[in-house]
Amino acid sequence: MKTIIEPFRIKVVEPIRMTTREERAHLLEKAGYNVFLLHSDDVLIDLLTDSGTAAMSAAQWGAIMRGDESYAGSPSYYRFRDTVREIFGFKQIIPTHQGRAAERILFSTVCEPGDVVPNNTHFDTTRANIEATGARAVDLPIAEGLIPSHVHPFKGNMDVEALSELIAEVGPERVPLVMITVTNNTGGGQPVSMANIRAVSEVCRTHGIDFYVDACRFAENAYLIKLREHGYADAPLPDIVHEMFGYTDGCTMSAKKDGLANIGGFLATNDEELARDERDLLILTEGFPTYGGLAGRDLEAVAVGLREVLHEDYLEYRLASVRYLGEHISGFGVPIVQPPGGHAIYIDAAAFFPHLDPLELPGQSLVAELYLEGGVRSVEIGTVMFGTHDWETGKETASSMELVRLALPRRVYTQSHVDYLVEVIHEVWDRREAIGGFRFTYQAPTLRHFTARFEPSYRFAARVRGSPPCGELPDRVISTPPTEIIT
Ligand code: PLI
Repeated sequence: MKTIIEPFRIKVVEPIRMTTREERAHLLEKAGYNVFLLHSDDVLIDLLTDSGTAAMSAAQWGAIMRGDESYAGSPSYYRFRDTVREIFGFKQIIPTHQGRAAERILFSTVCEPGDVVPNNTHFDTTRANIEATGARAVDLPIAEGLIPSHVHPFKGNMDVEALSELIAEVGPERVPLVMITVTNNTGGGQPVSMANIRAVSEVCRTHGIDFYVDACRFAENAYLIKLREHGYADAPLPDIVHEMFGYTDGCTMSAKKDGLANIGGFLATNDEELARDERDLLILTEGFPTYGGLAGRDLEAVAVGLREVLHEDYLEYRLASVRYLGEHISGFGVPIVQPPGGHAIYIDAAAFFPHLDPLELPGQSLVAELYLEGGVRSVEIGTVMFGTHDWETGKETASSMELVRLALPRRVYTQSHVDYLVEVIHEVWDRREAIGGFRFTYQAPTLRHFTARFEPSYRFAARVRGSPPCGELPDRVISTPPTEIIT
């Protein structure tokens, strides 16, 4: 078999500003060791997210020029609506500026305080939007999904038995909807099988509960069904997508992922009455129903992107690049969430640094080291993001997993960028035993990972700055907000 090549040529380029290790050590310290607070032109390879970071095609840029900016009734909306209808099969299409706006409108329309919304694993904005209504967000991943090294083709699946038990426990009237996230981002970018979608839909039908999809990475999930699930190898991608969504009642979508766009999203349903209420809310906070917080040109870019993302050459290359990175680093021993999923490689930082306690923030250490070593920006999905701080006692509680996500922006980096990445990770892996942990010096009461500041333990500090060991780590959180870096 020949090399799977990038199925595009490059017409426009953006320079990457090279930095030295000394510069990066200084920049990292200045950012309080939080890579969210770095300026992006100080980053060589930016794997913070695959959201809104795709390179758009010539066809998308061309469509942008066709964007009609009328306040009401723009033809750009109708092209967008017809594309979404055709691909997903829903009738009512409500554009939003991004995924979380669709979530807010959906959950604030259907949730009451005390309700319960199950998901395979909620993304943080999904959880926050549910909790903002007074409802409870419950994660029901299959057990295999929680063991990073365990190989299973569909680790994103929902535990169907646990779903039935939860519905029996709280009563179907307390469950306004069940949601499934494809692919399961928080659970390692892992796909959900068609069989699982079908089984969850049967449980929902039995109890008269609506079933929604968080559809951000629907195309990657559909292609993984084609590759891994019996009976789908020869099925055309649009048919797989139709079948997936045919079992459901609606979806939320961030077009910043598999819409191949830099902004955009939508909420979709077949329920006309529900859509009317949702549009009323849309007008209040997003905009008129034919633009919903987007410019006409954004609607055009999404409409083209949603078609391009289903090209099999693109998806073959996309999944091959993620697999290439995963196989190379696991080849020299780096523990990753297996098997490689759709949009990212997730390193198991707890297994990478077995000498660090979860409260020494091993994921944060790896994120800092990757930046220091090679200017690579990644994101911690562990105790920094999902651990908790008790403001009465000062006690920190760790997350169940300590992952570091390397999310590959779509159509942005080439194989030599990935080879460089492999070399950077190799360097860090080779000296992993000498790397120490971190502690918080500042954290906000909610979504602390975005603005937190950290202090390195002596092993990290000694290497970066030549400072002497500081010994045992006290539990130290300075709660006064530091001077803002983003102004
Ligand atoms: O960033 P938004 O508001 O367009 O989309 C929110 C969102 C919802 N669901 C899922 C599964 C996501 O992954 C998601 C956003 N993800 C981001 C920003 C990420 O870095 O993964």
